[in-house]
Amino acid sequence: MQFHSSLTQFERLPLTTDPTPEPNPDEAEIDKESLDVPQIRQSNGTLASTEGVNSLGQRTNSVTLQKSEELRQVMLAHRHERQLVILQDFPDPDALSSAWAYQLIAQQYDIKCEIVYAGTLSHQENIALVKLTGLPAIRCSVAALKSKDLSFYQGYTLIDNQGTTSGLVPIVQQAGIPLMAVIDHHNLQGDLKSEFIDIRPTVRATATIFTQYLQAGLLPLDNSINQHVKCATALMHGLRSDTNLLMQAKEEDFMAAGYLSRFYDAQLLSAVLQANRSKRVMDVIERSLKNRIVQNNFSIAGVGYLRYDDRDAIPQAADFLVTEENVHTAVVYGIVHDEDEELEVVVGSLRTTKLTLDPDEFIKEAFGQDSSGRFFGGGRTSAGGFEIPMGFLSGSNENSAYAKMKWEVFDTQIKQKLLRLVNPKDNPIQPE
Ligand SMILES: [Mn+2]
Repeated sequence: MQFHSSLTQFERLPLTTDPTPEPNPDEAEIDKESLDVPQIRQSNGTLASTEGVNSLGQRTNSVTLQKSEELRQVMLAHRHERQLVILQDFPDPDALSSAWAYQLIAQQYDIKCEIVYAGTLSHQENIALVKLTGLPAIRCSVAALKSKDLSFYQGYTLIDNQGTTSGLVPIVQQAGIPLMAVIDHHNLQGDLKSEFIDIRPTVRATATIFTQYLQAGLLPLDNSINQHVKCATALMHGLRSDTNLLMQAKEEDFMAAGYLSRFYDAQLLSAVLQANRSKRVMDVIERSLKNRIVQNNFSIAGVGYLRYDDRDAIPQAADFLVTEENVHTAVVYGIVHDEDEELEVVVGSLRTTKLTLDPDEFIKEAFGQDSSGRFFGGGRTSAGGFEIPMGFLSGSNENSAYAKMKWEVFDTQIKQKLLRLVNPKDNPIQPE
């Protein structure tokens, strides 16, 4: 097994494109401060020099170098172990591709990672991504994980989430498996005890963070290795889909995309993107269009009951509703029925193009917390989601009058909670 020294590669792969920065008095101030931060020891024992790069690049660079080295050390300490890499229940391309990159990095240390998620890959592009690239993520339901011998695993890692969107996390916690790493770009969701943490809410995609790790030498990509090309393609897809096709990308996301462009397979990516929507997804989008109400540039639509496998139709409907003229924010929600677990949950998605609207704050403010203090949802730049378990009210939908009444109650309550924020001065309950 060969171990790559990440630090010897740093100089060869500068993370900034501008080798001759113009001196700027404001930046010089920041430079002095940040120069004190990156004390990175190279494999030969000397400190890596971070001088000679401009300040924006440098701050990114120094965080990346520091975190890459930390992660390398943690992996070295856990050689030959087995790990679960847990994704959100309904993983997106950013999560899937980042987890794959993590698995490939870990492989070099003989760490065997199983990438698992509890829900489904309901978005047609995610199914295509996994099938076409051979991405090694496995569905593992809550029940299936419970029945596994968990003493087999020495650690678990969270990627593109912090455990709040996965039904698997409470099980591994109960089993006492230690959290080895959290790598994410969502806002901090609470106290986390992990050996390695890299949470950067200012970065638009976890795929960007992983591309930076690769670029810093944690795994040197090689065009002649098919798996590397496919992983780079997956990362490109993840990065693009979390940045609204790069429209919300920032400098470091573009730099990451630039780096991936040397390795990815454009034809493969376009094959992934050509996956078609199923009829049932189209039907949900149609319902969202029919049911939407638009107030104060918010478009709000309840779509009623959905099958578990069609759950991803909700964010897709929100993506579509937010494209309407004069709409800056769309919220779409419905009741998702999980037949296996006999459970129902209200699932909602928010999409916004309004720069001053923080989806994380908005969703937490609108729906608050459950009895154990856990928020019903959260978000990142331009997108968010929520899940409200229906508990005792789940099921009995064969009684159509009950099903209809139940939907109306939830629909009304969700609208009330949202409209309180949309029209802060109005009384949300308006008797007819
Ligand atoms: Mn993401």
